[in-house]
Amino acid sequence: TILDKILAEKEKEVARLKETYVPGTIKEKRVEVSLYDTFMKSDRMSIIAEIKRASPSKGLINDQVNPQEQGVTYEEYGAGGISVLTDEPFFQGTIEDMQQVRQKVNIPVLNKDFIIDEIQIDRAYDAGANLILLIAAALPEERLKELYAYAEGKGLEILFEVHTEEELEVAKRIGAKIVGVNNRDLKTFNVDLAVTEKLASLIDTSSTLLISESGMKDQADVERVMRAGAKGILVGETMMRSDNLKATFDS
Ligand code: IGP
Repeated sequence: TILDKILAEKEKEVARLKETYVPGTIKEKRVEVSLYDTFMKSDRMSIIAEIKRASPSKGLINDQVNPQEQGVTYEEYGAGGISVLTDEPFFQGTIEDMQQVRQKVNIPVLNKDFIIDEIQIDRAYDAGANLILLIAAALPEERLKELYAYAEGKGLEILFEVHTEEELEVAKRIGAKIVGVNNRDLKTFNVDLAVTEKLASLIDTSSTLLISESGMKDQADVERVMRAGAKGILVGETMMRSDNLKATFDS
């Protein structure tokens, strides 16, 4: 599957990173804000807007984007958080993209990558991330648990991504506070908002922050996942393709 391919490439990248990156060498400012707290307190739908140049499912999306300007615009139009893809081979992102966004915004920043090792968490922290992503489908439960504890120990928040009931069980056993239900199956690229509806009914959304991820195009989609119980949404492609971001946020 594509996920297997991405993870195989990531193994190599992490091996290189361990040779070349000394934790603590990047030093970006830290902004102490909690996405969990701000989203749980808000009585409106909160948005994590994503910076994504390309993806394996959509190919090139927007390679003209200036991540820093895009990030500033997202914040200005009311995003509650910003997700920055930092995977290079499949998404054309870099850690510098995220760092540049961090320099200019004060809302929580998510390092969106396929995290399989502590060194990536160190680098995310050093580059100023507030959150990292952990994908349940990517690793065995034991390893997810270790990485979750490691990130939490550094004061990072974790967006724990699930797509199936079994993965949601893992999220619950690990005690994930922020659960992202990915409407896109990373193995088939199939997108279905019913995934959020199905899994939301199994989540106590008064204590767990539920974020619905992927595939949202318009107001009807947003209303649908909101009715299901999502307090936040993660939107990439629609933001990256929009030629009127203000209108996109307002709708
Ligand atoms: C955004 P979309 O369909 O709005 O562009 O999706 C985000 O959910 C998606 O980029 C994503 C993702 C991921 C990317 C969700 N989980 C894991 C890379 C890795």
